[in-house]
Amino acid sequence: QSQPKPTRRGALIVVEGLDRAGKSSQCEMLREYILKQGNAVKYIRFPDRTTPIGQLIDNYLRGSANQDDHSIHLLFSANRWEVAKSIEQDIASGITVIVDRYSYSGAVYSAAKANPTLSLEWAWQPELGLPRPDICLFLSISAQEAAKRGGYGTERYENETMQTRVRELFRTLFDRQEDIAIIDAGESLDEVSKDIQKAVSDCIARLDSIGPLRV
Ligand code: T5A
Ligand code: NA
Repeated sequence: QSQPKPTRRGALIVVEGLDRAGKSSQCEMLREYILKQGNAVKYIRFPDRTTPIGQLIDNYLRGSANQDDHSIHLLFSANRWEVAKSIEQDIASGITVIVDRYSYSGAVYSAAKANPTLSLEWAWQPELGLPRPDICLFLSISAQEAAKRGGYGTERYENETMQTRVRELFRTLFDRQEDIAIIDAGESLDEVSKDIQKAVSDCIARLDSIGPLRV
């Protein structure tokens, strides 16, 4: 008797980076690429401003409401936890999920406030237990290159002091994490997209192959 055909799981792909690194543009190009290869794909972004928690975050980012640093941090995290189960279900059912910002932004932006009781270590704790990405693509761009793409917007965090700290903290966090692919985001849209496709293809090939026994 023939065995039931197992469903190949989807991949969890996170795209991270500084402001104007091109995350949303690249997420859309990656979505089309995965779709063309005949795979099911979903795009989600954090913060998800559509939920009740997301609306609190949106008010905070636009400056119409204030929040304690720790409190807003936990809301950003809760905004991920509220969809954690559905991400897991999608992946198990064979859908590849592309995530525009995730726990890495979560930890880094909060820690960049230099609040003495809000370290990077503290900020990372509420993220523990969320689905672990198969790959995190970090779109790396210099401050000068980012500035060419237009000035800072009006939202909280869109200032030089904050962005400089964020840049440093991403580096600190990535030294401690696995499965990070650093992508040079200063190239043209198409060149960046090619680099991302290569990193994602390698990642998916790894998912399909059995790994070696290690020490
Ligand atoms: N935050 C977020 C937290 O504090 N905690 C958290 O847990 C999370 C999840 C909002 C803020 O919230 C913080 C971080 C943020 O400060 P957001 O809504 O994701 O987060 O931020 P956005 O403002 O939407 O995104 P960005 O400004 O960071 O832009 P993107 O998505 O990186 O860039 P994109 O694709 O929109 O492109 C920007 C511009 O550059 C051009 C595009 O056409 C566009 O005009 N561009 C290029 N130009 C030339 N060459 C290229 N290769 C280009 N790629 C893009
Ligand atoms: Na964006």
